[in-house]
Amino acid sequence: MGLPHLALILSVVPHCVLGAITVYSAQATHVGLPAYDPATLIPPPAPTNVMTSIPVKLQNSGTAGLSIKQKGSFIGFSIEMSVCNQVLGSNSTLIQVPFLNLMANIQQRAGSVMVRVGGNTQESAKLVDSLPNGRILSKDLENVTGTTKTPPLEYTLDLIYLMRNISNFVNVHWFAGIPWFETQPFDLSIVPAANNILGDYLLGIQAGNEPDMYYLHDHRPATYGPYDYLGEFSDLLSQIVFGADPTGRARKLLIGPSTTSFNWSLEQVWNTGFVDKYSANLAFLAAEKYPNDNCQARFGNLAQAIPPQNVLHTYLNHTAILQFLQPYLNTTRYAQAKKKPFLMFETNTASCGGFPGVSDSFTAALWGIDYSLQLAHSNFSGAMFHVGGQNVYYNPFTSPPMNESFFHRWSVGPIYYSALIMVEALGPSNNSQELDLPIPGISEFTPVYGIYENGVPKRVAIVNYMDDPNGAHDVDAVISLANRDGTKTTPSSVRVKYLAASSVVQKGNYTWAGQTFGSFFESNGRPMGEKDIKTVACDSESRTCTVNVPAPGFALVFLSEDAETESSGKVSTTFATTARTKLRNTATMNLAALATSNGN
Ligand SMILES: *[C@@H]1O[C@H](CO)[C@@H](O)[C@H](O)[C@H]1NC(C)=O
Ligand SMILES: *[C@@H]1O[C@H](CO)[C@@H](O)[C@H](O)[C@H]1NC(C)=O
Ligand SMILES: *[C@@H]1O[C@H](CO)[C@@H](O)[C@H](O)[C@H]1NC(C)=O
Ligand SMILES: *[C@@H]1O[C@H](CO)[C@@H](O)[C@H](O)[C@H]1NC(C)=O
Ligand SMILES: *[C@@H]1O[C@H](CO)[C@@H](O)[C@H](O)[C@H]1NC(C)=O
Ligand SMILES: *[C@@H]1O[C@H](CO)[C@@H](O)[C@H](O)[C@H]1NC(C)=O
Ligand SMILES: *[C@@H]1O[C@H](CO)[C@@H](O)[C@H](O)[C@H]1NC(C)=O
Ligand SMILES: *[C@@H]1O[C@H](CO)[C@@H](O)[C@H](O)[C@H]1NC(C)=O
Ligand SMILES: *[C@@H]1O[C@H](CO)[C@@H](O)[C@H](O)[C@H]1NC(C)=O
Ligand SMILES: CC(=O)N[C@H]1CO[C@H](CO)[C@@H](O)[C@@H]1O
Repeated sequence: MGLPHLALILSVVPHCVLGAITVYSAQATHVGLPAYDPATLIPPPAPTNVMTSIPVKLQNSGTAGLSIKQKGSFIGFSIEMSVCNQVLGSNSTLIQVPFLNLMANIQQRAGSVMVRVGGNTQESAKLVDSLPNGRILSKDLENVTGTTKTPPLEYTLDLIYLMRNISNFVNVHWFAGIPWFETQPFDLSIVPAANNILGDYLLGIQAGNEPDMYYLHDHRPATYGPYDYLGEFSDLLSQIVFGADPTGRARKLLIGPSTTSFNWSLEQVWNTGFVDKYSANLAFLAAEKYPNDNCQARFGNLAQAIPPQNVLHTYLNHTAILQFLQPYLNTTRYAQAKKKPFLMFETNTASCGGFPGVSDSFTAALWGIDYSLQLAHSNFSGAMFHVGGQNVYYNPFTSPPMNESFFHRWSVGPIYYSALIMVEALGPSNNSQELDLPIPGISEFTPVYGIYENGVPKRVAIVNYMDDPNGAHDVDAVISLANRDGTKTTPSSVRVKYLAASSVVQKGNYTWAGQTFGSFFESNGRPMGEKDIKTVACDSESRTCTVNVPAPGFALVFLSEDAETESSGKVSTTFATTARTKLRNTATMNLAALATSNGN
């Protein structure tokens, strides 16, 4: 989680103290862990004079401006390395079953899931032979370094076996990262470990995490710039040949520069010739960015912290997303020209933990859908939402505290709904193209996207950011399909799935097509309740289908029966703590371990 400029002047407060602080509004102060803070904000007032009947005129061919072809697995998750034992499992034989279920929901619909294990804590991670009490991860609290006082992390090979064992159950593909603080020599132990153990499940290895912030955090001199990074990348390649990568595979899976545009622009990196020079080594190009930060509240001066109520409306605004991503459009064009996929490697609502009442409310679910679709429209090739553990607000999913895992279940956050819905919106073809539809007169509160396959519209995604229980701000999307010559081809009916909640500030209990993951501590990773897909009859006279989207709400409209059944996935593989479910492949996993693995 990128720490912006504030970190330089701040001293760090231990997590346990931070966990007890919540600054905001008129709510009672929550004294538990941030991830389970129940306090809510006040919805922004609904705007006046917005278009509530939105014409969505789609063409069966020749539509301009479609994105590159996107995979159904476009959205993945980035798990802070230091919390992997809470999220993935306590060791290679004690896998967290809710995590498997959450990943299986995505795999069922997209075929696979991308998960990155890393973040700031990868930078000082050391592979050790063993740790006390059979642990796979441990923070070395006596050897704290840097301005952010990040304790070095120690891990054992069993963490990598845990990742590999997860892939035996669910088709998770992984990203790992090389520690970059020390370069003479680099500690390359993660390279053979990830490469050998994960094999084809290893998608890429990050060459440095947010290097443009190294100076800020005292890991490099002020003069450290893109050319220095390039030099270090070259040093890495000369060191990797000494045993770390005997087959030569790992050195073709590297990812860079993973900068945050804090100190260097991406263009400054591209202009060094980085991509041409190391084209054979770069499997992906990447950036990391959050649209805002809550660092004052977390690490700084509480008096200067941004009241979450003041930023709530900025997450209910399509224009803000466009502005946030605009600086990347040159790079996504550049990446296309260089034939490299460009990833938003780590992102979420706000760095330094997110904002209470925003990052953990229905607002974030709507924002997460709009943001994900906009990333696809903008020709990114994927994005990963960060999971930071129990001390943050923005988690897509949070495991219960270890000592409570016997009587508590997981908490599924709004961003997980966004990720799941994004998979259904894009569908499983790996061939979808997104378009933020340029509808004249449309407001910034109701973005509408078309999802195409081979130029033909398949699905329509409509976000309604407005909050008005009286219904006056519900919108009608009036959808029609036509051939290029104008002949209407609107179907007789469409199928619609809704993401629903009573207000933008609601926490938990959102429903997606009638199903929910519940509130805090209520999920085993499987959707609960009956699936409810609406059928909307279209008008045979006007050849239009009118889909109502409540304020607030989201609708995914399937323009054909196929488009819906494909997106919902084929088989429903789930992992129960007692049931023995069918394995993805012929793995030799000790199933007895799963029976007891729901927690510690
Ligand atoms: C994982 O932890 C359990 C419980 O402590 C233990 O029985 C098991 O042997 C461990 N597995 C490995 C591979 O260390
Ligand atoms: C789409 O891509 C994923 C991951 O690369 C793969 O698992 C899946 O089989 C692909 N689906 C199709 C229809 O090709
Ligand atoms: C701190 O780091 C030093 C050098 O790597 C090491 O010798 C020492 O054991 C570490 N301290 C602890 C408590 O692990
Ligand atoms: C776009 O990126 C290229 C490659 O880095 C750079 O040369 C060009 O100046 C950039 N254009 C803009 C408008 O930033
Ligand atoms: C939406 O965001 C844009 C860009 O930040 C801003 O100019 C506009 O005022 C915002 N609208 C509202 C209602 O907050
Ligand atoms: C995405 O890429 C396609 C194909 O190159 C291009 O037509 C489209 O304009 C790009 N979209 C954006 C938002 O840059
Ligand atoms: C679990 O540990 C936390 C932090 O030490 C403590 O506040 C909480 O009461 C514990 N829960 C139980 C059920 O013991
Ligand atoms: C979620 O729904 C359950 C069951 O309907 C209810 O008991 C609980 O209070 C709700 N939680 C919230 C935060 O609305
Ligand atoms: C899981 O990891 C352990 C290593 O601790 C290994 O012995 C076991 O075979 C693995 N299980 C599977 C299914 O790969
Ligand atoms: C490449 C670059 O612009 N680096 C700058 C990073 O920030 C420090 C401190 O402001 C500057 O001295 C560098 O020039």
